[in-house]
Amino acid sequence: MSLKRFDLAGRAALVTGSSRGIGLALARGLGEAGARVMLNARDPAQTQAAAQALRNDGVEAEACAFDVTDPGQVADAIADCERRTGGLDILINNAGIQRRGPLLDAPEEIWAQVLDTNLTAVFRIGREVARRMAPRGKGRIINIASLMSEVARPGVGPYAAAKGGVKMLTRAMCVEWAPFGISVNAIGPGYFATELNAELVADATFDAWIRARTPAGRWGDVEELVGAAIFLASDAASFVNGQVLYVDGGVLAGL
Ligand code: GCO
Repeated sequence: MSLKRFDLAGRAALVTGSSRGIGLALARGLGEAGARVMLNARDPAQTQAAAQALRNDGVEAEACAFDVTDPGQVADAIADCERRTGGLDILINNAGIQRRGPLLDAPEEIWAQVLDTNLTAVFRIGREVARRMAPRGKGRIINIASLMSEVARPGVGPYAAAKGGVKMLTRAMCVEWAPFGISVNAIGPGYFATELNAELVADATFDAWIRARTPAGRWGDVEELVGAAIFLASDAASFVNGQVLYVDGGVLAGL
């Protein structure tokens, strides 16, 4: 079987929130599969440094720093990416934040910040990019959901609500944009040892609980998300649409 169907040569991708963690791993992975990748974070220096690191490893990478929660910056940045790449083929909506705490005490601004970054930005950037993909009759949009798109745990209410929304927004985008040749899917990570989860990894009780709760018995490594992203971004997934592909070591498979 030819692996050409997984080849991303000649494709241009934007990965939001890609100066570190899952986003950086996915940007690197798409680049290693042949794509030209635009990296994004709010901080220009961090974004440039991440792009330079990928270029040092032979990946065609450039920086595109903008705040995903700022409508004006999003509009300008997508126009800029389109100019610089000649047209985006792939968008990975990865940027996200986590603010843990009891819902009873959740401040308005925390709710707003989490929903704005983790859900509204996915809508806003998706819409901006799809407006350009549609006339071209092709495109791949991959939203980063979560196992929290299906289940919650105490202390992450705003995040779970946002990620539940990402699952349904992915389906809404699918049903409206598939006629334009745009495939929209999501990847739902389980528990990965990233900076966002550093305090959980360091908590011996939580660490033991998540290892027992995960059939694979361990935390995921961000590299283990790359294959799912390459697949969904490639011709190999040409008839896959509206799906959430959970990469969770089996957490959602059982009690
Ligand atoms: C938490 C974690 C989770 C995971 C992720 C799994 O506090 O429980 O941050 O939310 O990071 O969402 O997909």
